[in-house]
Amino acid sequence: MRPDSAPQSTPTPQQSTRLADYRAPDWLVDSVALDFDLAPSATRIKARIIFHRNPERAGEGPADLVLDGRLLALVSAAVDGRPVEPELTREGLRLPAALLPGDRFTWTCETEIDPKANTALEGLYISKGMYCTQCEAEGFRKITFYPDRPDVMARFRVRIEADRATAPVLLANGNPTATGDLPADHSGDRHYAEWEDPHPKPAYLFALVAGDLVSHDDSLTTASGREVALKIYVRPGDEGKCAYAMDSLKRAMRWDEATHGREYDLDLFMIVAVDDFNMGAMENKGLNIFNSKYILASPETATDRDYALIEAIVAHEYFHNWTGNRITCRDWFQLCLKEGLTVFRDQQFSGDERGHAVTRIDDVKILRARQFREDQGPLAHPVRPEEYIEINNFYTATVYEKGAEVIGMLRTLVGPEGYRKALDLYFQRHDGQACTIEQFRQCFEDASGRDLSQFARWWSQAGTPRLTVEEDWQDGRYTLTLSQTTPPTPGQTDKLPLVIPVAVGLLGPNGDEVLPTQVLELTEAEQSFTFEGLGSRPIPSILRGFSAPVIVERQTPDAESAFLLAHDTDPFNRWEAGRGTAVRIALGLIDGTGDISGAWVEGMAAVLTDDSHDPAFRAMVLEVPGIDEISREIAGRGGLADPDAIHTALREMRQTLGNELSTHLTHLYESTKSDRPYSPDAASAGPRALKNRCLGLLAATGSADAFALAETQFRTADNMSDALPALTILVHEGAPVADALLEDFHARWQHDPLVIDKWLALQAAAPLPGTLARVEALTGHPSFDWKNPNKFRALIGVLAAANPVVFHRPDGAGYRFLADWLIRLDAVNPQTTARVAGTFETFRRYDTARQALMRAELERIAGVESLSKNTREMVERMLAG
Ligand code: 0A1
Ligand code: ZN
Repeated sequence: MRPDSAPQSTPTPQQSTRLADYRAPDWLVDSVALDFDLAPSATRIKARIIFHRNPERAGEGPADLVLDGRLLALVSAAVDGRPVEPELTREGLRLPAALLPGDRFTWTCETEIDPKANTALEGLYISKGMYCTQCEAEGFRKITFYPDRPDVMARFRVRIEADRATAPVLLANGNPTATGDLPADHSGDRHYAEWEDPHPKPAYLFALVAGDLVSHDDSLTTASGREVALKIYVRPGDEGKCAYAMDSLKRAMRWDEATHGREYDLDLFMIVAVDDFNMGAMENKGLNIFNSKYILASPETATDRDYALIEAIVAHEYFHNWTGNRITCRDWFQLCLKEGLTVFRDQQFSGDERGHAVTRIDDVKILRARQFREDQGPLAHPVRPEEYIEINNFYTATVYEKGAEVIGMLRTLVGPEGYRKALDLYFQRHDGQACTIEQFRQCFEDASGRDLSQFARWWSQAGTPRLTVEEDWQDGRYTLTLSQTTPPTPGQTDKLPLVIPVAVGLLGPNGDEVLPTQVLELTEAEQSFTFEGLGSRPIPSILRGFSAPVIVERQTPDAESAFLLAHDTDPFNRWEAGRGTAVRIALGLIDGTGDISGAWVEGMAAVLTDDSHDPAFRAMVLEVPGIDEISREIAGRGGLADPDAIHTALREMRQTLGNELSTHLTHLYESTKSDRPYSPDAASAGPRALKNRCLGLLAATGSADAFALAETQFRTADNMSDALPALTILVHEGAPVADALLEDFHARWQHDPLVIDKWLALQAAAPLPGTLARVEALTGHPSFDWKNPNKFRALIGVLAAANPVVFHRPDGAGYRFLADWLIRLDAVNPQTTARVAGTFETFRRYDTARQALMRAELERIAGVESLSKNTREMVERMLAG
């Protein structure tokens, strides 16, 4: 029996899956044994799966065996050794209950797949000669027929056979149990390896890797005294770039033991770096697979930001071992159960490692840039969505970043001890299970005694709440009246009040804190909180530490912002005060109602020269907001954004700081330079960030001296954290020397794909008139490979997402360029196409002419008949929302 794969590859109608329709599986799996016979174009997989009837469903009578399968050629199938011919469907196969022997049976089947033709990078594929897998969310069904859903957890045994020459290393989840030689065949020497994973897992955590790899090895003794071997596998030549990832892994392992009492549970933990990967990394049990961008680093090739991301992502994937793998999701609607919680955990880890203030500011910047943006547009959805067509489209900032904020608010409400108690209960109660948000919430209710039913709206209600603040001061009584509203989002017009923890502190007129941080719990649409016994009218510091993912709508007077920037004891709000002023100045410049105030420049000067502050924090305060942030503000206030006008205003602000503070900036630039060898730790990265901020502001004036400073920095740098900002500044400011330096850079790094990504990205982000033509030319450059997701994102993704001036060119050429490439990539890699297509989500923010141009491009994409279900869902949601 060899059905062709054509029926499975024809376009499927848009069919949605709904949370309300969840039904427990009819059949559960005891164990799975998979034999892989690897060959690039014809890999054979023999599966032996023991099924048993789900006791929960047994009362409902006999049930057909329905298995998921995509793009599989079925070679043979049998039940308890007797050949069967299942009905093949578009989505898999069905075996009628009448052909099943009872409540327990062994299913065997052989499938054939073509890893070399798998450009979607989902299932088993080949990256630079290396076999690797990506099974989350629904990739396992491209390997064999299976109930590919997270609530089916099973033990896996894997045997891999491959050519020794091309694939000397054979890896799968769990522990190795056997290796050996096989008789040579026509293609050369063959060998095998066997692996066994003792922990039951859903199929999305399955992983296999085979290739020519070398490992960077280490080990860690767990709190209970077990030795765990740690291995990071990379391609030969990259082994010298794994030290930081390994160090991050060990710190993350110790942190999870110390802060959460969670130990690793196998004797071996492996990471593999691959160059072709749709996302950042994947937490497969015992065998994490990473985009090489988040593993490989050396001082010469990686920036401080790269190092920080490596640390965070290595930790994130490791933390999934408990929050995701041992306790997984019942269904994909519960994705935030593992992702929100794990992001929150990696953020706490980064805060402990790098300082909580700057980590929090960074996290909030990302939340606002990605999640608030999502909430404001047609793709808005709840942290736990209720319906999807393609689940891969829901690995979003809302599920991840807002999901993490929800966990952070829970922790604020029950306190750090209550939080630890609740998590302990969760681990103890649900270890080995596939769970829901309700079960998670129940643990918090049981551990804290609190009713969290209203709080649960954070998971089901989409949109960013707006908080308004009114003050009253009378006879020594100070009253804060807080009100909340959440604007409508697609499919949810009426919103209910949420539980919003608002952390507030009060400052006296001399800058002393008269009321240390208190958490006010806003549960009604409007509520007042009164503070007694104050000698004078206080200055409020509201939403300290950004205690909830809301927008505070308060016209803070400039003098008050300046006061908070100078005196607030909460570093987040100190930064926020500076940011708020900068946004107001930008808005005033754009609509012609305001000017750059001397007070703002003085406030920045004060921060610049205040050595008592952490340099990383000072670098953040001195950053002028970006175009996207101002567009969001304008749209949030009901206006329409013009990226050119915003660009002009922000440029003027940077130039003013550069001109008026040039003496301070030059001095600080010189004094933060260091002759010490590069080290990626936060204490060394902070001064570098400040130094490069100074350089950027100086160069914004277009001064030849500043350009010379940047050129010297570029030419003498012994590390990428100094070289890249210098080059970026020169290119973006249009310095005459820029092209020559770009060429030098390419010549030096042409053999390092990750550095070439930076070279592409910095050119794509240049806010210059010639950028689109340059990017078009780069698409034909030998260093560009559009089928590699990192390269596609570095050039085309960056132009669309990080270069508003060029992307939003009034003639629509930027939009056309993006749409052309999306249509081209969609036929090859739907997942990455759909993600990049999301850049259009903001189209209603802009003037009507631009809106019409963007809409036309979205319609052109939607008109492609063979469009993938991924991209079609995204485009149609954007057009409809
Ligand atoms: N679970 C991973 C993210 C991830 C999701 C989907 C993927 O392929 C479609 C790959 C990775 C994480 O949270 O890191
Ligand atoms: Zn994750």
